[in-house]
Amino acid sequence: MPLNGEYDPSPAQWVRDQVELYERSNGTQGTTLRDTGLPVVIVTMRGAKSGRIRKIPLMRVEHEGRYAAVASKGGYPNHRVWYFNLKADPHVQLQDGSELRSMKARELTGDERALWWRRAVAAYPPYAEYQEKTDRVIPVFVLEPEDLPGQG
Ligand code: F42
Repeated sequence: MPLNGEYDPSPAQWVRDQVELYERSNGTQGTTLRDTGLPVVIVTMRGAKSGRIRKIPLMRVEHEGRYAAVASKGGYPNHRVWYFNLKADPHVQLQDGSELRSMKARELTGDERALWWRRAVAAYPPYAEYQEKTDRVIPVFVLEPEDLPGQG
């Protein structure tokens, strides 16, 4: 289900530039975290207060068609703003390379969170350092294809 509405580019120049390059190149450029070679995906969501469209790059953590969204914020004590957007409206779009998918976000706890946390740290080891830096439990969402059987 495509997300329609007015797009508000991120206030962070490096973020909106990466989103713009990723989309303009149909997922062939701007697909890594700077020159680390580590892949990123673009998640499109709805602003919790504005209702406007927001887009953010996130590290690519994928397993059998599901993805993690880790609200790391470098280990700062408070959540990234986009965390509240996903809590308010879990319906997002995810672009992985040239593929665009409608997904539903679900915040994880317990063993499921631990499993996806391991996968996230394997994909992007600095997540472990970020968690060391803060008492905040870094939120982990799983983004699941909306056409998965049993996805309401
Ligand atoms: N951030 C992560 O948290 N995890 C990652 O793995 C990650 C990887 C990554 C890779 C490449 C890259 O370029 C950036 C990466 N980032 C990662 C940073 C991420 O892409 C975001 O830029 C960063 O997390 C900032 O997100 P943000 O939500 O704080 O700011 C964005 C979304 C933004 O547009 N902010 C606006 C603002 O004015 O601060 C609006 C925020 C917003 O969504 N407002 C809501 C609305 O209604 O429009 C209201 C929300 C509320 O309830 O207050």
